Amino acid sequence: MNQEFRAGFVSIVGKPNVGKSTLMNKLLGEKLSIISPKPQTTRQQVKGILTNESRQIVFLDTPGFLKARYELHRKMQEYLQRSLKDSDLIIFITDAHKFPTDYDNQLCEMLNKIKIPKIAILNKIDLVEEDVAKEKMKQLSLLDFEKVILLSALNQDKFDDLLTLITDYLPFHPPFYSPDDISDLPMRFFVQEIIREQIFLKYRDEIPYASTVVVEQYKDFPNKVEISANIWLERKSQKPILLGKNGEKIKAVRTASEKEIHKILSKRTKVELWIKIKPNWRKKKNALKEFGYS
Ligand SMILES: Nc1nc2c(ncn2[C@@H]2O[C@H](COP(=O)(O)OP(=O)(O)OP(=O)(O)O)[C@@H](O)[C@H]2O)c(=O)[nH]1
Ligand SMILES: [Mg+2]
Repeated sequence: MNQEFRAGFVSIVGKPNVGKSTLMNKLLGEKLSIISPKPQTTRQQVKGILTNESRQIVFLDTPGFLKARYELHRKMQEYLQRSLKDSDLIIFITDAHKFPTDYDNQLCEMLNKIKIPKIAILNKIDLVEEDVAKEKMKQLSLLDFEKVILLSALNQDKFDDLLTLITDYLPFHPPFYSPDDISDLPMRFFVQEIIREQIFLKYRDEIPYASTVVVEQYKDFPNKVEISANIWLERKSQKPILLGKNGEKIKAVRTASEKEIHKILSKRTKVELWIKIKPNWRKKKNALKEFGYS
């Protein structure tokens, strides 16, 4: 074993919609975490593993920290806290266009209490003028961060400096995962997330938040995959919205999901979607457990 090998965990935290998942995917060079223009897209901890001959970085993409209005939110907070506890480094990410929000201030206050090294990223610099970005960088520099970095996760493709910086914070340790692993999550999880992403992208306010996806069947054949999934809603009245006129909208979710899954697996993909109702599932501990938020 290489004595110089470094391995550790890096949490990516920040307000919903600042670009945490976008950044993690870009760093990994793989689309692991789902992304949408809506806040609260990520609900669980998504682990992304990046290994080369000298280091293994395990990124933890987290749900944005928020006030718990639902039991689901409490669960999301639990995932965030769990990620932080295990980290060797915390990456705080914020939106250059909006920083500093009350949210940023509260989160920074919370992070201050955690004695783990932290770096800050001012993301979406493509949306602000250079002098504004510099001014905000200055403000961030006054806080408890070892380093402040400006970037555009969406438009940038090279992150070598950032990866080198991150690696410096990792302890000397043998790899936690096999070098071939990019996540510890099963394909079922990614299928569920791909379908959920399509729901986030294709519907307006209510449906994305009132729905969750559970993969009931995942049949993997040598040349094709057959998936059956339930989409759970909170109320009967949401069903016609999800279906759309003549079922057109749900069909669009299905075909787009098939396309995305096909991109990953490179085999014929068939997805079946079933709509189910569990009244107020977001508020119920048992339902959350049943739907995989454990
Ligand atoms: N203009 C611009 N948009 C970006 C940038 N990075 C991310 N976005 C967009 O911001 C939106 C939110 O991105 P996500 O990566 O889903 O944000 P998140 O922080 O993971 O959000 P939650 O999972 O909801 O907490 C998406 O529409 C992204 O395309 C950037 O550098 N510039
Ligand atoms: Mg996210």
